[in-house]
Amino acid sequence: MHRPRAATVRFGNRIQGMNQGDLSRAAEILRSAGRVVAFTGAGVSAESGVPTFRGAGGLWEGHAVQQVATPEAFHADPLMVWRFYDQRRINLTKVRPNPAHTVLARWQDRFPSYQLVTQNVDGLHHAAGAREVVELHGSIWCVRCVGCGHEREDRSAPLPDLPPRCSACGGLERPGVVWFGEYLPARAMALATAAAEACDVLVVVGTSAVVYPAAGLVEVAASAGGKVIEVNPEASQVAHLAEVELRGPAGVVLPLLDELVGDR
Ligand code: BJW
Ligand code: ZN
Repeated sequence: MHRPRAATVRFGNRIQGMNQGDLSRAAEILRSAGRVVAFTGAGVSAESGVPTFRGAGGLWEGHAVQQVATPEAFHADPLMVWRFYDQRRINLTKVRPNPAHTVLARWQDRFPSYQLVTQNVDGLHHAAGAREVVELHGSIWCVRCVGCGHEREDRSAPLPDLPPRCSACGGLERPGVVWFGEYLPARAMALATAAAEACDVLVVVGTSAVVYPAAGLVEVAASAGGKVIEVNPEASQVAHLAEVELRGPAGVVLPLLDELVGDR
């Protein structure tokens, strides 16, 4: 019996067989694309050692989301919420971008039009050299005053004083991320929606696609005629919209895909 050739890739102690035909099809779609959008989630940083949110070993394990990622939680106990974010900032100082971030940054010079849209707050796309990143859920390196709204970048980890206070008005500062029940930054959402509506291809990388409105971008792209390629070891909530599903870790799949796409 004829069996499709599989690119065998190792991930941790698992071996995954990825269908070579799917990889070639995805590369072909990308080769003829003018406008490409990459839409990423926590999985793109997994191989850098940053925990994802959901599932075994995820960041939400051992934390009720409502206790750390809502404005109500911050209002009730700012110090507890800041300790959670300060620890994540400390952990992030020890990690580096992985080959998936590198490929997604390189694509800015490969396609006539390219937009990188992320739900991640870790800054690893920028660290890999990505110039323009739409950060839908803010940045963990951004700190915002709840009193006067003043925003600043602060990369110190640990922060010298918890909770930090605004130098302008003395008000309490909060992490510059988007919590449940909060609106996404309007400009970021508008840019991402416009890019999704206009794209030829949307490459969805490492997201469970359960959090809205971000996950809705995949539906926006697909219903506007964009082709969706999913890169994820598991099927996400939007896998049914994908023309091609590349089932493997992003740090392995994206370099293989990039090589096949080649210099256009
Ligand atoms: C790999 C891999 C490898 C592993 N390679 N892949 C219906 C419609 C619209 C909204 C809602 C709705 N129902 C409920 C809502 C509200 C809510 C929501 O969506 N809830 C759902 C959970 C049901 N949304 C909101 O509240 C949003 N705001 C909003 O709706 O405003 C309007 C409004 C205002 C006022 C009142 C009511 C409405 C805001 C959402 C903010 C989300 N914030 C967080 C925290 C950010 C700060 C922080 O980091 O602490 O954002 S939650 C968390 O989830 C984080 C992520 O960006 C987001 C998405 O997670 P992601 O990236 O998909 O990670 P995982 O862990 O879920 O998945 C990882 C994936 O990687 C998996 O698939 C793995 O298989 C894969 N993977 N290794 C590739 N090596
Ligand atoms: Zn202030």
